Amino acid sequence: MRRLPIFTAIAAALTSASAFAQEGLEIIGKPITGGKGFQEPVTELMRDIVWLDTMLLVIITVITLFVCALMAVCILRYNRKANPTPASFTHNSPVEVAWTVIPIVILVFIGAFSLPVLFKQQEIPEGDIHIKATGYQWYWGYEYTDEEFGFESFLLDREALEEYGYSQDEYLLATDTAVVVPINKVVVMTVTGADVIHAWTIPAFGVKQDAVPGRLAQLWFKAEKEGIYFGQCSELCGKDHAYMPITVKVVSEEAYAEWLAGAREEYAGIPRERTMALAE
Ligand SMILES: [Cu+2]
Repeated sequence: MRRLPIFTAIAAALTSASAFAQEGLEIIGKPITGGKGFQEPVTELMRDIVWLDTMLLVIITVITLFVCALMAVCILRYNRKANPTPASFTHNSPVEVAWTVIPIVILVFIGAFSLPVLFKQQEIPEGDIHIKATGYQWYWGYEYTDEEFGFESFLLDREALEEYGYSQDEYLLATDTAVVVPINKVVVMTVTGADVIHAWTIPAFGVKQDAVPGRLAQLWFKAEKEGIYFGQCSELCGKDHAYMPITVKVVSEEAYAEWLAGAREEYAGIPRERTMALAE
């Protein structure tokens, strides 16, 4: 009887290996050393965010240069030496109108571009695949609600990374199980928290949503490139907040169908905690 747990563990490892659908997938969505910008965008939402960010950077740069130039003029032309008798007026209506109207125009201009980007994220389209993500202290649980199965996703220890096909670089990013979704399909994700507030995000998808206990929030994405993408819990949630990453694998439709068939059997509606308890 003592051999049973080992046997069960091996069997579980073998079945889960086929369910990983990791073969040949490139790791795309992860932070890189020396990186300054965003991760490579793979959804329309993220491309919009990158475009908005670039546009705002231009506006901010122009405003900053203008303010610096005004300050330089004041410092050089109106210091005590250059201008010993200062003017004594206190009002200048044209200037006051200008510094009120111009910022309003700038803000309305920015709003005209940023609000559509925000609404696109918040207006949830008809989904092809529905997943519920629940934040726990300190791991994520996923339910494929169209399929009625679910599983949990835990951080991989340093020692386990290679076994799962990752390198040491992916420590604190890679998880034992991953959310698997097909390419070019609309995924609608319902996000909630089981204990405290967590937040689910994948930077390359341009999505981030607080997981609040007692509330259901939604986000959506349509990933356009096969690969592995990482995210991390983004709401301080306690001691192990830094140890509950998120892994999403975007695969071809065929690979997804294959994974789904394996996952239906492997997870079959039984939470893994119970499977593990039974194995002990
Ligand atoms: Cu957290």
